[in-house]
Amino acid sequence: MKICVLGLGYIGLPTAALFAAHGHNVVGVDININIIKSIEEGIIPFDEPGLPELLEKAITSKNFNAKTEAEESDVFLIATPTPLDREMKMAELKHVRSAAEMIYPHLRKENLVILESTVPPGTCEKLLIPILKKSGLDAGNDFYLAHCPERAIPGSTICEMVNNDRIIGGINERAAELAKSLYSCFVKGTFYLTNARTAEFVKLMENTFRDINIALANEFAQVAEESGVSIWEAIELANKHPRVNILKPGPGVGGHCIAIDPWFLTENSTRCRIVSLAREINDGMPNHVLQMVKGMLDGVSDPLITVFGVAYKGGVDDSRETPALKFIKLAENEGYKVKVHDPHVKEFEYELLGLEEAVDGSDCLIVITDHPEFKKINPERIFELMRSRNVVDARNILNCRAWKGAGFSIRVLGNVPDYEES
Ligand code: SAJ
Repeated sequence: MKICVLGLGYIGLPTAALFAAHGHNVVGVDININIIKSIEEGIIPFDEPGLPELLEKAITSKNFNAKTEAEESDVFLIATPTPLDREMKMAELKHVRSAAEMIYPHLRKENLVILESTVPPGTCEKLLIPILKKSGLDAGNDFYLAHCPERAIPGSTICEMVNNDRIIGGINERAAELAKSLYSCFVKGTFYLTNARTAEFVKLMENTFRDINIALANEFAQVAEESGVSIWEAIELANKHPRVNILKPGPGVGGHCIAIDPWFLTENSTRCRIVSLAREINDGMPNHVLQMVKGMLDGVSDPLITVFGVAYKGGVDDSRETPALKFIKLAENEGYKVKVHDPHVKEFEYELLGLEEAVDGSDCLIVITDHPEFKKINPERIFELMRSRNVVDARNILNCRAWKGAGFSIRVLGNVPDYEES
């Protein structure tokens, strides 16, 4: 089968590589020539375990070619980004639209078009079909369309693409069956077939469910601080209940999906309340962390602080929608000088410094990202470099005893100020 994958980012590239590694003839299309060049040289523009090996296998088998233009194929798969229009709080669908515009001149009878990008409910019917019909072909009779939302978590993308169950939403039964049979070359999970609009809705519900549950954990953390309780101990105990599974509080929710997708639900509704409230709670967490820092630095003149981690979560190099950015901007508005250290992220709006340079002269370290490297930092090694020895751990990953023992004052998000000392 010849498959044209449009959009070679975090989802499109691994999907293209998986199809190619399983014997399909794949043309990967991206409008960014630099991405094409780098892929041709075997360089992947982001970190993802297992992807370099998979791509190499795809390239050496001659089943994968990267290009800037779509061409005639049996299948067209759209995996272009759907960012948030921040002002409107709605999905920006221009990349999906232009992918469809690129496809329709090449569309032939019996072709299958798959949309993987996350979109508001109704997008396949209302936006894609009218563009694809410009080919002169009839949707559902001449060509087929299905929404097959990705469910892979960054950091474990390949494994999850292979093993997770998949929702396949066809514009009719045949469209869903064709998509299922295509994906079954590498997907080991179970397929659940439905219509396109339901699949669009299900994807948004999944990420909104997670966002709301993180918001609940974040609200619990703030109440715990007021109540003189450690949220971490309380969550551990509550989760011993067979039907309770509270997530982890933190400095906010980032990434290209969970911080964005709930708005794709609200844009289509007049009834969303808890969904927007959860967004508001999670977006308020960088400010909560800043208040903790302010509490520690009261009286320090010309404070200099060091942010540990600007990736949106531990172990990845992706800083999209990171809560670190809002934290830094709020801290600057407060008059703090800010230095930034992240062992994974390569490019960021602020200069990224090595560990020692970042802590040199600092008055407070703030752990924003739960990178495993931060757990291994020896507090005694950086003690001498700092001006005042304060730490705010917004992820609860540091060994408080060790940091206290080395002479630091430490506060952990969701704990009462003196809890760490006990
Ligand atoms: N976070 C917390 N507390 C937690 C869990 C996460 O604060 O207990 C934060 C993380 O630090 C991060 C953000 O939430 O800033 C999102 O991270 P994540 O690991 O929850 O999710 P993503 O964005 O990496 O991937 C999600 C996944 N969706 C769900 O788990 C429902 C993934 O399966 C999706 O494929 C992906 O979104 C996507 O592309 O839609």
